[in-house]
Amino acid sequence: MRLFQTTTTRRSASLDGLWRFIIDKENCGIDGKWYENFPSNADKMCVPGCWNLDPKYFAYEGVAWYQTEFTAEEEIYVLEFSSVLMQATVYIDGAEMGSHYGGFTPFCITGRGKGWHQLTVRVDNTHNAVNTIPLSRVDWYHYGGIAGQVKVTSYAGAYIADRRISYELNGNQACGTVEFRIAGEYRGDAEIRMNDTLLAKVPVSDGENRVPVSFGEIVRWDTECPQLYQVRIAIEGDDVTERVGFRTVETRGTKILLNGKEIRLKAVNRHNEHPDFGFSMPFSLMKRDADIIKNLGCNMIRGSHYPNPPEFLDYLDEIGMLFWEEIPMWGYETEALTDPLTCRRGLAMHEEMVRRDYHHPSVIFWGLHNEIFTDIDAGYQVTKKFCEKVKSLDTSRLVTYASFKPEDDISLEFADVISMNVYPGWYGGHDIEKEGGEIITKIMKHLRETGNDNKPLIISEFGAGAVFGERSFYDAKWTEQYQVELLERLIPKFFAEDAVQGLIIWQYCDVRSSFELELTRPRNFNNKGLVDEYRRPKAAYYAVKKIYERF
Ligand code: ADA
Repeated sequence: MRLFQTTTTRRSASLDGLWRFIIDKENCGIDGKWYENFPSNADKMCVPGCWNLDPKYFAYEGVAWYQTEFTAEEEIYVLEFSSVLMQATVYIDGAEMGSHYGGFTPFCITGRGKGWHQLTVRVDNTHNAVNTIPLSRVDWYHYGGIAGQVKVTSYAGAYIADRRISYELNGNQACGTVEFRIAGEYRGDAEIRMNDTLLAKVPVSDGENRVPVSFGEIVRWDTECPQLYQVRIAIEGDDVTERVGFRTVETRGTKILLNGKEIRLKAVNRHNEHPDFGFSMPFSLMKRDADIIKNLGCNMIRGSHYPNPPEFLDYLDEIGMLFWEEIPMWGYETEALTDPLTCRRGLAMHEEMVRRDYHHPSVIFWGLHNEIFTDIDAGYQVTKKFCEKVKSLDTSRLVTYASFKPEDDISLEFADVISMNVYPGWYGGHDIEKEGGEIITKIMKHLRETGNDNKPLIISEFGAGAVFGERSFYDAKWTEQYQVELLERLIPKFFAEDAVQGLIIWQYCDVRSSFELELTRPRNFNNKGLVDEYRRPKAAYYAVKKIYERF
Protein backbone atom coordinates (compact mmCIF):
# COMPACT_ATOMS: atom_id res chain seq x y z
CA MET A 1 0.00 0.00 0.00
CA ARG A 2 1.14 3.56 -0.72
CA LEU A 3 -0.30 6.88 0.36
CA PHE A 4 -0.44 8.37 -3.12
CA GLN A 5 -1.63 7.19 -6.53
CA THR A 6 1.25 5.23 -8.05
CA THR A 7 -0.22 4.68 -11.53
CA THR A 8 -3.09 5.79 -13.73
CA THR A 9 -2.97 2.90 -16.15
CA ARG A 10 -2.16 -0.36 -14.42
CA ARG A 11 -4.74 -3.00 -13.66
CA SER A 12 -3.89 -4.55 -10.31
CA ALA A 13 -5.94 -6.88 -8.16
CA SER A 14 -5.37 -7.50 -4.49
CA LEU A 15 -5.01 -11.15 -3.52
CA ASP A 16 -5.48 -10.34 0.16
CA GLY A 17 -8.04 -12.49 1.92
CA LEU A 18 -8.30 -15.98 3.37
CA TRP A 19 -5.93 -18.50 1.79
CA ARG A 20 -5.72 -22.25 2.35
CA PHE A 21 -3.00 -22.94 4.91
CA ILE A 22 -1.21 -25.87 6.43
CA ILE A 23 1.88 -26.18 8.59
CA ASP A 24 4.55 -28.65 7.49
CA LYS A 25 6.23 -29.70 10.75
CA GLU A 26 8.03 -32.64 9.18
CA ASN A 27 9.09 -30.59 6.15
CA CYS A 28 7.65 -33.19 3.79
CA GLY A 29 5.61 -30.88 1.54
CA ILE A 30 8.21 -30.72 -1.23
CA ASP A 31 8.58 -34.51 -1.43
CA GLY A 32 4.82 -34.87 -1.17
CA LYS A 33 4.39 -32.31 -4.02
CA TRP A 34 1.95 -30.15 -2.06
CA TYR A 35 2.42 -27.53 -4.78
CA GLU A 36 0.54 -29.91 -7.08
CA ASN A 37 -1.84 -31.50 -4.59
CA PHE A 38 -2.50 -29.24 -1.64
CA PRO A 39 -3.48 -31.32 1.45
CA SER A 40 -7.25 -31.58 1.73
CA ASN A 41 -7.20 -31.06 5.52
CA ALA A 42 -5.85 -27.52 5.16
CA ASP A 43 -6.90 -24.71 7.47
CA LYS A 44 -7.55 -21.06 6.45
CA MET A 45 -5.21 -18.15 7.14
CA CYS A 46 -5.43 -14.38 6.68
CA VAL A 47 -3.22 -12.77 4.07
CA PRO A 48 -1.73 -10.43 5.07
CA GLY A 49 -1.23 -11.90 8.51
CA CYS A 50 1.07 -13.82 10.82
CA TRP A 51 0.08 -17.37 11.65
CA ASN A 52 1.09 -16.93 15.30
CA LEU A 53 -2.03 -14.82 15.84
CA ASP A 54 -4.10 -17.98 15.65
CA PRO A 55 -3.65 -19.65 19.07
CA LYS A 56 -3.18 -23.05 17.37
CA TYR A 57 0.04 -21.80 15.79
CA PHE A 58 1.15 -19.32 18.44
CA ALA A 59 4.58 -20.85 19.03
CA TYR A 60 5.04 -22.43 15.60
CA GLU A 61 8.31 -21.67 13.86
CA GLY A 62 8.99 -23.72 10.75
CA VAL A 63 7.58 -24.40 7.29
CA ALA A 64 3.99 -23.69 6.25
CA TRP A 65 2.16 -23.70 2.92
CA TYR A 66 -0.40 -21.27 1.55
CA GLN A 67 -2.62 -21.56 -1.50
CA THR A 68 -5.10 -19.44 -3.44
CA GLU A 69 -6.20 -18.76 -7.03
CA PHE A 70 -6.06 -15.68 -9.24
CA THR A 71 -6.95 -14.60 -12.74
CA ALA A 72 -4.48 -12.78 -14.98
CA GLU A 73 -6.24 -10.37 -17.29
CA GLU A 74 -3.39 -10.21 -19.78
CA GLU A 75 -0.61 -12.46 -21.09
CA ILE A 76 2.08 -11.10 -18.74
CA TYR A 77 1.45 -10.75 -15.05
CA VAL A 78 3.56 -9.79 -12.07
CA LEU A 79 2.85 -10.99 -8.55
CA GLU A 80 4.11 -8.62 -5.87
CA PHE A 81 4.69 -9.90 -2.35
CA SER A 82 5.42 -7.07 0.07
CA SER A 83 6.57 -9.19 3.04
CA VAL A 84 6.86 -12.96 3.50
CA LEU A 85 8.44 -14.03 6.79
CA MET A 86 10.98 -15.04 6.01
CA GLN A 87 11.80 -17.34 3.12
CA ALA A 88 9.36 -17.94 0.27
CA THR A 89 9.15 -20.33 -2.66
CA VAL A 90 6.41 -19.54 -5.14
CA TYR A 91 4.68 -22.13 -7.35
CA ILE A 92 2.21 -21.29 -10.09
CA ASP A 93 0.06 -24.08 -11.48
CA GLY A 94 2.43 -26.56 -9.84
CA ALA A 95 5.64 -25.12 -11.33
CA GLU A 96 8.31 -23.50 -9.18
CA MET A 97 8.61 -19.85 -10.29
CA GLY A 98 11.12 -18.37 -7.87
CA SER A 99 12.10 -17.87 -4.29
CA HIS A 100 13.10 -15.05 -2.00
CA TYR A 101 15.03 -14.71 1.23
CA GLY A 102 14.25 -12.05 3.82
CA GLY A 103 11.00 -11.16 5.51
CA PHE A 104 10.96 -7.38 5.44
CA THR A 105 11.57 -6.48 1.81
CA PRO A 106 9.35 -7.14 -1.20
CA PHE A 107 9.81 -9.37 -4.24
CA CYS A 108 8.09 -9.99 -7.56
CA ILE A 109 7.38 -13.10 -9.58
CA THR A 110 6.68 -12.65 -13.28
CA GLY A 111 4.51 -15.19 -15.09
CA ARG A 112 2.82 -15.71 -18.45
CA GLY A 113 -0.64 -16.84 -19.40
CA LYS A 114 -3.94 -14.99 -19.46
CA GLY A 115 -6.61 -16.59 -17.24
CA TRP A 116 -6.99 -18.69 -14.13
CA HIS A 117 -3.96 -19.78 -12.07
CA GLN A 118 -3.28 -21.61 -8.88
CA LEU A 119 -0.77 -19.95 -6.58
CA THR A 120 1.01 -21.92 -3.86
CA VAL A 121 3.62 -20.45 -1.52
CA ARG A 122 5.93 -22.40 0.74
CA VAL A 123 6.98 -20.19 3.65
CA ASP A 124 9.94 -21.12 5.82
CA ASN A 125 10.34 -19.24 9.08
CA THR A 126 13.17 -21.36 10.48
CA HIS A 127 16.05 -19.50 12.10
CA ASN A 128 19.45 -20.78 13.15
CA ALA A 129 22.46 -19.52 15.07
CA VAL A 130 24.79 -19.22 12.07
CA ASN A 131 23.55 -17.76 8.83
CA THR A 132 19.91 -16.74 8.93
CA ILE A 133 19.05 -13.03 9.11
CA PRO A 134 17.81 -12.62 11.78
CA LEU A 135 19.41 -15.34 13.90
CA SER A 136 17.26 -17.54 16.14
CA ARG A 137 18.26 -15.54 19.23
CA VAL A 138 16.81 -12.04 19.05
CA ASP A 139 14.91 -9.76 21.40
CA TRP A 140 11.67 -9.80 19.44
CA TYR A 141 9.25 -12.47 18.28
CA HIS A 142 9.74 -14.54 15.16
CA TYR A 143 6.30 -14.13 13.63
CA GLY A 144 5.85 -16.16 10.46
CA GLY A 145 3.60 -15.96 7.44
CA ILE A 146 2.64 -13.89 4.43
CA ALA A 147 2.74 -10.74 6.53
CA GLY A 148 2.28 -8.14 3.79
CA GLN A 149 -0.11 -7.52 0.93
CA VAL A 150 -0.03 -9.58 -2.25
CA LYS A 151 -1.20 -8.20 -5.56
CA VAL A 152 -1.20 -9.17 -9.19
CA THR A 153 -0.78 -6.73 -12.06
CA SER A 154 -1.37 -7.72 -15.67
CA TYR A 155 0.37 -6.08 -18.64
CA ALA A 156 -0.80 -6.01 -22.22
CA GLY A 157 2.53 -4.66 -23.50
CA ALA A 158 5.76 -3.05 -22.37
CA TYR A 159 5.89 -1.65 -18.85
CA ILE A 160 8.18 0.31 -16.55
CA ALA A 161 9.81 -2.30 -14.35
CA ASP A 162 12.10 -0.15 -12.24
CA ARG A 163 12.85 3.54 -11.68
CA ARG A 164 15.08 5.86 -9.75
CA ILE A 165 14.90 9.61 -9.45
CA SER A 166 18.02 11.37 -8.21
CA TYR A 167 18.78 15.04 -7.84
CA GLU A 168 21.33 17.62 -6.85
CA LEU A 169 20.51 20.93 -5.26
CA ASN A 170 22.01 24.27 -5.97
CA GLY A 171 20.20 26.60 -3.61
CA ASN A 172 16.60 25.81 -4.42
CA GLN A 173 17.31 24.80 -8.02
CA ALA A 174 17.11 21.05 -8.50
CA CYS A 175 18.38 19.04 -11.41
CA GLY A 176 19.12 15.36 -11.74
CA THR A 177 18.28 12.19 -13.60
CA VAL A 178 15.29 9.94 -14.02
CA GLU A 179 16.37 6.38 -14.70
CA PHE A 180 13.97 3.59 -15.58
CA ARG A 181 13.93 0.14 -17.10
CA ILE A 182 11.31 -0.86 -19.62
CA ALA A 183 10.40 -4.55 -19.75
CA GLY A 184 8.99 -5.97 -23.00
CA GLU A 185 9.49 -4.49 -26.45
CA TYR A 186 9.27 -0.75 -26.71
CA ARG A 187 10.28 2.06 -28.99
CA GLY A 188 8.49 5.33 -28.48
CA ASP A 189 8.30 8.38 -26.29
CA ALA A 190 8.54 8.75 -22.55
CA GLU A 191 7.10 11.73 -20.72
CA ILE A 192 8.35 12.87 -17.35
CA ARG A 193 6.23 15.20 -15.27
CA MET A 194 6.60 16.73 -11.85
CA ASN A 195 3.14 17.26 -10.39
CA ASP A 196 1.47 18.46 -13.56
CA THR A 197 4.44 20.13 -15.26
CA LEU A 198 6.05 18.41 -18.22
CA LEU A 199 9.81 18.15 -17.59
CA ALA A 200 10.85 16.05 -20.57
CA LYS A 201 9.50 14.20 -23.56
CA VAL A 202 12.13 11.96 -25.09
CA PRO A 203 12.35 8.94 -27.36
CA VAL A 204 13.26 5.78 -25.40
CA SER A 205 13.41 2.04 -25.96
CA ASP A 206 13.19 -1.10 -23.87
CA GLY A 207 15.94 -1.82 -21.33
CA GLU A 208 17.66 0.86 -19.27
CA ASN A 209 16.95 4.56 -19.88
CA ARG A 210 18.50 7.60 -18.30
CA VAL A 211 16.99 11.03 -18.79
CA PRO A 212 18.65 14.19 -17.41
CA VAL A 213 16.04 16.63 -16.12
CA SER A 214 15.81 19.99 -14.52
CA PHE A 215 13.20 20.08 -11.77
CA GLY A 216 13.40 23.87 -11.63
CA GLU A 217 12.90 25.88 -8.48
CA ILE A 218 11.67 23.67 -5.66
CA VAL A 219 10.67 24.05 -2.03
CA ARG A 220 12.91 21.91 0.12
CA TRP A 221 11.55 19.09 2.27
CA ASP A 222 12.31 19.49 5.95
CA THR A 223 10.87 18.55 9.31
CA GLU A 224 8.84 21.76 9.64
CA CYS A 225 7.63 21.96 6.05
CA PRO A 226 7.69 18.50 4.48
CA GLN A 227 7.10 19.54 0.88
CA LEU A 228 6.62 16.56 -1.46
CA TYR A 229 6.41 16.30 -5.25
CA GLN A 230 5.08 13.57 -7.48
CA VAL A 231 7.26 12.54 -10.41
CA ARG A 232 5.45 10.59 -13.10
CA ILE A 233 7.11 8.57 -15.84
CA ALA A 234 4.79 7.62 -18.69
CA ILE A 235 5.30 5.51 -21.79
CA GLU A 236 2.62 4.38 -24.16
CA GLY A 237 0.33 2.04 -22.24
CA ASP A 238 2.02 2.37 -18.84
CA ASP A 239 2.95 4.92 -16.22
CA VAL A 240 4.34 5.05 -12.68
CA THR A 241 4.52 7.79 -10.10
CA GLU A 242 7.10 8.18 -7.34
CA ARG A 243 7.03 10.77 -4.64
CA VAL A 244 10.15 12.73 -3.78
CA GLY A 245 11.22 15.41 -1.37
CA PHE A 246 14.27 17.57 -2.08
CA ARG A 247 16.67 17.89 0.83
CA THR A 248 20.31 17.37 1.77
CA VAL A 249 21.73 15.59 4.76
CA GLU A 250 25.41 15.67 5.67
CA THR A 251 27.80 16.04 8.57
CA ARG A 252 30.21 18.84 9.39
CA GLY A 253 32.56 17.91 12.20
CA THR A 254 30.39 16.70 15.04
CA LYS A 255 27.22 18.27 13.60
CA ILE A 256 24.44 16.74 11.53
CA LEU A 257 23.07 19.12 8.92
CA LEU A 258 19.67 18.90 7.28
CA ASN A 259 19.51 21.35 4.37
CA GLY A 260 22.70 22.90 5.70
CA LYS A 261 21.20 23.59 9.14
CA GLU A 262 22.23 21.86 12.35
CA ILE A 263 19.70 19.41 13.66
CA ARG A 264 19.71 17.58 16.97
CA LEU A 265 17.93 14.24 16.80
CA LYS A 266 15.37 13.45 19.48
CA ALA A 267 14.15 9.98 18.78
CA VAL A 268 12.80 6.63 19.89
CA ASN A 269 13.47 3.11 18.68
CA ARG A 270 10.31 1.47 17.38
CA HIS A 271 9.39 -2.10 16.50
CA ASN A 272 6.71 -2.28 13.84
CA GLU A 273 4.77 -4.79 15.92
CA HIS A 274 1.57 -5.15 17.87
CA PRO A 275 0.47 -8.22 19.87
CA ASP A 276 -2.82 -8.44 17.96
CA PHE A 277 -1.25 -8.11 14.52
CA GLY A 278 2.35 -9.25 14.84
CA PHE A 279 4.32 -7.78 11.94
CA SER A 280 1.13 -7.25 9.92
CA MET A 281 0.20 -3.92 11.43
CA PRO A 282 -2.66 -2.12 9.65
CA PHE A 283 -1.75 1.35 8.40
CA SER A 284 -4.10 3.03 10.89
CA LEU A 285 -2.02 1.64 13.78
CA MET A 286 1.27 2.62 12.19
CA LYS A 287 -0.07 6.13 11.68
CA ARG A 288 -1.20 6.23 15.29
CA ASP A 289 2.29 5.24 16.43
CA ALA A 290 3.86 7.99 14.35
CA ASP A 291 1.38 10.51 15.78
CA ILE A 292 2.07 9.41 19.38
CA ILE A 293 5.81 9.71 18.70
CA LYS A 294 5.43 13.14 17.12
CA ASN A 295 3.40 14.25 20.14
CA LEU A 296 6.30 13.10 22.32
CA GLY A 297 8.45 15.77 20.68
CA CYS A 298 10.55 13.48 18.51
CA ASN A 299 11.94 14.42 15.12
CA MET A 300 13.24 10.93 14.30
CA ILE A 301 12.39 7.25 14.63
CA ARG A 302 14.87 4.43 14.38
CA GLY A 303 13.20 1.48 12.67
CA SER A 304 14.70 -1.13 14.95
CA HIS A 305 15.55 -3.63 13.64
CA TYR A 306 14.34 -4.17 10.05
CA PRO A 307 12.94 -2.35 7.02
CA ASN A 308 9.50 -0.86 7.69
CA PRO A 309 6.50 -0.91 5.31
CA PRO A 310 6.51 1.76 2.55
CA GLU A 311 3.18 3.21 3.68
CA PHE A 312 4.69 3.96 7.10
CA LEU A 313 7.61 5.72 5.43
CA ASP A 314 5.15 7.59 3.17
CA TYR A 315 3.46 8.88 6.28
CA LEU A 316 6.76 9.94 7.85
CA ASP A 317 7.53 11.79 4.61
CA GLU A 318 4.22 13.60 5.00
CA ILE A 319 4.68 14.64 8.62
CA GLY A 320 8.37 15.53 8.40
CA MET A 321 9.62 12.78 10.70
CA LEU A 322 13.16 11.54 10.04
CA PHE A 323 13.93 7.83 9.89
CA TRP A 324 16.85 5.44 10.39
CA GLU A 325 16.37 2.19 8.51
CA GLU A 326 18.37 -1.01 8.97
CA ILE A 327 18.38 -4.73 8.20
CA PRO A 328 17.55 -7.36 10.87
CA MET A 329 21.16 -8.26 11.54
CA TRP A 330 21.24 -8.40 15.33
CA GLY A 331 23.92 -9.83 17.61
CA TYR A 332 26.31 -11.72 15.28
CA GLU A 333 29.44 -13.27 16.75
CA THR A 334 32.48 -14.80 15.02
CA GLU A 335 30.97 -17.98 13.60
CA ALA A 336 27.91 -16.24 12.16
CA LEU A 337 29.99 -13.36 10.82
CA THR A 338 32.42 -15.60 8.98
CA ASP A 339 29.74 -17.73 7.32
CA PRO A 340 29.73 -16.55 3.67
CA LEU A 341 25.97 -17.02 3.46
CA THR A 342 25.40 -14.46 6.24
CA CYS A 343 27.29 -11.86 4.26
CA ARG A 344 25.58 -12.68 0.94
CA ARG A 345 22.17 -12.47 2.54
CA GLY A 346 23.02 -9.22 4.30
CA LEU A 347 24.25 -7.62 1.07
CA ALA A 348 21.09 -8.66 -0.77
CA MET A 349 18.91 -7.25 2.01
CA HIS A 350 20.75 -3.94 1.94
CA GLU A 351 20.32 -3.77 -1.80
CA GLU A 352 16.58 -4.47 -1.60
CA MET A 353 16.09 -1.99 1.23
CA VAL A 354 17.98 0.84 -0.45
CA ARG A 355 16.31 0.27 -3.81
CA ARG A 356 12.82 0.13 -2.34
CA ASP A 357 13.14 3.13 -0.02
CA TYR A 358 15.50 5.33 -2.01
CA HIS A 359 12.89 8.02 -2.68
CA HIS A 360 11.73 8.66 0.90
CA PRO A 361 13.10 12.01 2.10
CA SER A 362 12.41 10.92 5.69
CA VAL A 363 15.10 8.24 5.49
CA ILE A 364 18.39 9.91 6.40
CA PHE A 365 20.36 6.95 7.78
CA TRP A 366 21.10 3.51 6.43
CA GLY A 367 21.90 1.32 9.43
CA LEU A 368 24.32 -1.45 8.51
CA HIS A 369 23.56 -3.77 11.45
CA ASN A 370 22.93 -3.80 15.20
CA GLU A 371 25.24 -5.01 17.97
CA ILE A 372 27.41 -7.34 15.93
CA PHE A 373 30.97 -7.99 17.09
CA THR A 374 32.58 -4.94 15.51
CA ASP A 375 35.59 -5.33 17.79
CA ILE A 376 36.95 -8.30 15.81
CA ASP A 377 38.18 -8.68 12.25
CA ALA A 378 35.13 -10.69 11.16
CA GLY A 379 32.87 -7.80 12.21
CA TYR A 380 35.18 -5.30 10.53
CA GLN A 381 35.07 -7.19 7.22
CA VAL A 382 31.28 -7.49 7.19
CA THR A 383 30.89 -3.81 8.10
CA LYS A 384 33.27 -2.84 5.30
CA LYS A 385 31.39 -4.89 2.70
CA PHE A 386 27.99 -3.61 3.83
CA CYS A 387 29.20 -0.03 3.84
CA GLU A 388 30.67 -0.34 0.35
CA LYS A 389 27.47 -1.90 -0.93
CA VAL A 390 25.22 0.78 0.54
CA LYS A 391 27.45 3.61 -0.67
CA SER A 392 27.55 2.09 -4.16
CA LEU A 393 23.76 2.38 -4.24
CA ASP A 394 23.27 5.70 -2.49
CA THR A 395 25.65 8.48 -1.55
CA SER A 396 22.91 10.92 -0.60
CA ARG A 397 22.41 9.59 2.93
CA LEU A 398 24.46 8.94 6.03
CA VAL A 399 25.71 5.51 6.97
CA THR A 400 25.80 4.33 10.57
CA TYR A 401 25.40 1.20 12.68
CA ALA A 402 24.43 0.62 16.29
CA SER A 403 27.54 -0.53 18.11
CA PHE A 404 27.72 -2.08 21.55
CA LYS A 405 31.48 -1.86 21.72
CA PRO A 406 31.99 1.61 23.20
CA GLU A 407 35.59 0.95 24.20
CA ASP A 408 36.95 -1.34 21.52
CA ASP A 409 35.05 -1.00 18.25
CA ILE A 410 37.52 -1.32 15.36
CA SER A 411 35.05 -0.66 12.53
CA LEU A 412 34.06 2.95 13.20
CA GLU A 413 35.81 4.27 10.10
CA PHE A 414 32.80 3.01 8.08
CA ALA A 415 30.29 5.12 9.99
CA ASP A 416 29.56 8.71 8.94
CA VAL A 417 27.89 9.06 12.31
CA ILE A 418 28.95 7.03 15.35
CA SER A 419 26.09 5.29 17.14
CA MET A 420 26.43 3.54 20.50
CA ASN A 421 23.95 1.40 22.41
CA VAL A 422 24.55 1.74 26.15
CA TYR A 423 22.53 0.80 29.23
CA PRO A 424 23.89 2.70 32.27
CA GLY A 425 21.68 2.29 35.30
CA TRP A 426 19.98 -0.72 33.87
CA TYR A 427 22.19 -3.76 33.22
CA GLY A 428 24.66 -2.46 35.85
CA GLY A 429 23.70 -1.01 39.21
CA HIS A 430 21.36 1.79 40.26
CA ASP A 431 23.80 4.67 40.12
CA ILE A 432 22.44 6.23 36.96
CA GLU A 433 24.44 9.48 37.13
CA LYS A 434 27.75 7.77 37.77
CA GLU A 435 27.33 5.01 35.20
CA GLY A 436 26.01 7.48 32.62
CA GLY A 437 29.00 9.79 33.10
CA GLU A 438 31.47 6.92 32.97
CA ILE A 439 30.16 5.50 29.74
CA ILE A 440 30.27 8.86 27.96
CA THR A 441 33.87 9.35 29.13
CA LYS A 442 34.80 5.90 27.82
CA ILE A 443 33.15 6.46 24.45
CA MET A 444 34.84 9.84 23.97
CA LYS A 445 38.22 8.40 24.92
CA HIS A 446 37.83 5.60 22.38
CA LEU A 447 36.69 8.02 19.68
CA ARG A 448 39.72 10.24 20.32
CA GLU A 449 42.09 7.29 20.27
CA THR A 450 40.71 5.98 16.99
CA GLY A 451 40.46 9.38 15.31
CA ASN A 452 36.67 9.34 15.20
CA ASP A 453 36.07 12.25 17.56
CA ASN A 454 35.35 14.59 14.64
CA LYS A 455 32.10 12.80 13.85
CA PRO A 456 28.64 13.24 15.35
CA LEU A 457 27.72 10.77 18.06
CA ILE A 458 24.29 9.28 18.59
CA ILE A 459 23.35 7.30 21.67
CA SER A 460 21.28 4.87 19.66
CA GLU A 461 19.86 2.90 22.59
CA PHE A 462 19.48 3.54 26.31
CA GLY A 463 16.55 2.92 28.61
CA ALA A 464 15.02 0.97 31.45
CA GLY A 465 12.35 -1.71 31.69
CA ALA A 466 9.07 -0.78 33.38
CA VAL A 467 6.09 -3.07 33.70
CA PHE A 468 2.98 -1.00 33.02
CA GLY A 469 1.44 0.10 36.33
CA GLU A 470 4.30 -1.18 38.51
CA ARG A 471 5.20 1.10 41.50
CA SER A 472 7.27 0.69 44.66
CA PHE A 473 8.48 2.66 47.69
CA TYR A 474 12.08 2.65 46.50
CA ASP A 475 13.80 2.87 43.13
CA ALA A 476 13.16 -0.76 42.18
CA LYS A 477 13.93 -1.78 38.63
CA TRP A 478 10.86 -2.68 36.54
CA THR A 479 8.83 0.15 38.14
CA GLU A 480 7.50 3.06 36.13
CA GLN A 481 9.19 5.54 38.48
CA TYR A 482 12.66 4.04 37.98
CA GLN A 483 12.22 4.30 34.22
CA VAL A 484 11.25 7.98 34.67
CA GLU A 485 14.23 8.65 36.89
CA LEU A 486 16.69 7.00 34.53
CA LEU A 487 15.47 8.91 31.49
CA GLU A 488 15.25 12.21 33.37
CA ARG A 489 18.87 11.87 34.43
CA LEU A 490 20.40 10.42 31.27
CA ILE A 491 18.86 12.63 28.57
CA PRO A 492 20.37 15.91 29.91
CA LYS A 493 23.61 14.14 30.81
CA PHE A 494 24.09 12.75 27.30
CA PHE A 495 23.08 15.98 25.58
CA ALA A 496 25.60 17.86 27.77
CA GLU A 497 28.39 16.20 25.76
CA ASP A 498 29.07 18.34 22.65
CA ALA A 499 29.55 15.45 20.27
CA VAL A 500 26.16 13.93 21.14
CA GLN A 501 23.85 15.05 18.36
CA GLY A 502 21.13 12.49 18.79
CA LEU A 503 19.40 10.34 21.39
CA ILE A 504 17.26 7.35 20.55
CA ILE A 505 15.45 6.00 23.58
CA TRP A 506 15.04 2.26 23.82
CA GLN A 507 12.15 2.07 23.14
CA TYR A 508 8.80 3.41 21.95
CA CYS A 509 6.55 0.49 22.90
CA ASP A 510 6.84 -2.81 24.72
CA VAL A 511 7.41 -5.62 22.28
CA ARG A 512 6.90 -9.37 22.46
CA SER A 513 10.27 -11.01 23.00
CA SER A 514 11.53 -14.50 22.24
CA PHE A 515 11.11 -17.56 24.46
CA GLU A 516 14.90 -17.80 24.77
CA LEU A 517 14.97 -14.57 26.78
CA GLU A 518 12.04 -15.34 29.08
CA LEU A 519 14.06 -15.21 32.31
CA THR A 520 15.20 -11.64 31.72
CA ARG A 521 12.02 -10.43 30.05
CA PRO A 522 9.02 -10.37 32.43
CA ARG A 523 5.77 -11.35 30.64
CA ASN A 524 8.06 -12.38 27.78
CA PHE A 525 8.02 -8.77 26.60
CA ASN A 526 10.84 -6.30 26.29
CA ASN A 527 9.30 -3.81 28.73
CA LYS A 528 11.44 -0.78 28.02
CA GLY A 529 8.63 0.94 26.10
CA LEU A 530 7.46 4.45 26.92
CA VAL A 531 4.05 3.01 26.09
CA ASP A 532 3.10 -0.60 26.61
CA GLU A 533 2.30 -3.02 23.78
CA TYR A 534 -1.27 -1.68 23.55
CA ARG A 535 0.16 1.86 23.39
CA ARG A 536 -1.00 2.83 26.90
CA PRO A 537 1.37 5.59 28.01
CA LYS A 538 3.59 4.93 31.02
CA ALA A 539 4.72 7.76 33.31
CA ALA A 540 7.96 7.96 31.29
CA TYR A 541 6.06 9.04 28.17
CA TYR A 542 5.06 12.31 29.85
CA ALA A 543 8.45 12.73 31.51
CA VAL A 544 10.27 12.41 28.18
CA LYS A 545 7.81 14.75 26.48
CA LYS A 546 8.74 17.44 29.01
CA ILE A 547 12.48 16.88 28.63
CA TYR A 548 12.46 16.64 24.82
CA GLU A 549 10.65 20.02 24.77
CA ARG A 550 13.72 21.57 26.44
CA PHE A 551 16.27 20.34 23.88
C1 ADA B 1 20.03 -4.27 22.60
C2 ADA B 1 19.23 -4.54 21.35
C3 ADA B 1 17.76 -4.29 21.52
C4 ADA B 1 17.28 -4.73 22.89
C5 ADA B 1 18.05 -4.02 23.96
C6 ADA B 1 17.66 -4.39 25.38
O1 ADA B 1 20.66 -3.08 22.63
O2 ADA B 1 19.71 -3.84 20.24
O3 ADA B 1 17.07 -4.98 20.49
O4 ADA B 1 17.42 -6.09 23.02
O5 ADA B 1 19.41 -4.39 23.82
O6 ADA B 1 16.50 -4.19 25.74
O7 ADA B 1 18.50 -4.89 26.11
